[in-house]
Amino acid sequence: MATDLLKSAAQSPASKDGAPLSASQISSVVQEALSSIPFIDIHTHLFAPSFGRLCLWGIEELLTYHYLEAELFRSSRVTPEQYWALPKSEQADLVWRTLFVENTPISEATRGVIAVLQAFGLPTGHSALADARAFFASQSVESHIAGVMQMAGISTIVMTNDPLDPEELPFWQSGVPSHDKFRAVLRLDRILNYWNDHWRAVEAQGYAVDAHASGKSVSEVRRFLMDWAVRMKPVYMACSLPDTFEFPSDSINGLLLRDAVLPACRDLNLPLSLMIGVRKQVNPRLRLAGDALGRASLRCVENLCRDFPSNRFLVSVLSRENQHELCVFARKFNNLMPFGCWWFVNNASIVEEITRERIEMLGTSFIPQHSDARVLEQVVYKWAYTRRTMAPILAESYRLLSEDGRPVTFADIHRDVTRLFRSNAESFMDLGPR
Ligand code: RAT
Ligand code: ZN
Repeated sequence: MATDLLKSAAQSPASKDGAPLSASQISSVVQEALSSIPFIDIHTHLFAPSFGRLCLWGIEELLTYHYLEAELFRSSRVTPEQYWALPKSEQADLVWRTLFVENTPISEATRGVIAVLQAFGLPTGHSALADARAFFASQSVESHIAGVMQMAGISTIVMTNDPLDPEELPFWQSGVPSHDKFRAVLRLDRILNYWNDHWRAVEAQGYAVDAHASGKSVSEVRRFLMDWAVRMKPVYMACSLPDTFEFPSDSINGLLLRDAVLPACRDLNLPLSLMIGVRKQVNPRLRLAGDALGRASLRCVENLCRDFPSNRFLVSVLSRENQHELCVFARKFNNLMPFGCWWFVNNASIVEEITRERIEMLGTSFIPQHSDARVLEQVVYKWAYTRRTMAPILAESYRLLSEDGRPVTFADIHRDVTRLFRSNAESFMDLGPR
């Protein structure tokens, strides 16, 4: 596992007493800080075990991750319809055979599965699937979660929780217990993006709303959010948005955002996370794997940050072309926190580019990464990859700084890594004890 590589590389003694570090010490202290400071994973699709079947883990789930399904259809003649008709274990067999046996798993997502197998000391060759199945079948979920989080070097997993998801709702309604490692997020996509399809579900929960979001609807949505915040204790509210998103706007989405979501966030002192640039279902046959991206206009971010200074915005953008603009807006508005390299830009080459750009423009005042994991063990490879990409970038920044005349110390590096991967999140969100 990359974290172990980092640990073993971090052996050379380095002073903790504030003495300037030499170039070779800088890189070992960076690696040591990255591997010893536990990170906060601020956006995942993982669930605590009390959410039952929504809590995904194990090899079948790893192999049927939608990032891999998208790759399967490029290398197999199976049609999506034939694939969806298979039981999960046969889907996993097919993905394994196609992407790991008949082809070499060199894509980021396939390599991630190999890294997970290796991290657990499992075989990684063509016939590895049977051993992996036996291994995961013998795990018990709570201790497995603790072990996985330890391996990934993360202390907190932030979930994505949708109060209108018919699969998730019953768990909340029956009073799901809180978990010390998992925190909730109130996700708003169904309300903000698909009001037409979901207002009846809001109504069914006892709120006086209508199809046009007229009359009392807006104040009722605000009441809905306040009630759900009490139930979920979210650390932020969140919405993914299309590349065409504009704000302000007279649409239902603009109205609900301005008059229900933003005031509720202010009342609750919660940030709003906006993930901008998705083009949903460009190929619906691929289901979850059928979304793509588009370049957005970030005027919406500018308008929100300027016109709502008492709100805080966590923003991630999906298009590579929007990343630089996001940094510029973050320099203008301190209520804007850029976070993560999301989905299609979460590939080492692009992560590297985005992270260098952010450091150059924002220093340590951003949150470099989230995992977006949907299957528990993915945090092992995704965070190992983040550390691996981050180490040379940070080391290079410190090397340049010492060359330019400012000595760098052990304490500097530890403070910065803590800020990037923990305290920016802690101070931007309500991450204190519940
Ligand atoms: O990365 C993903 O898994 C996507 O399918 C999305 O869920 C995205 O991350 C999102 O949160 O909308
Ligand atoms: Zn996500």
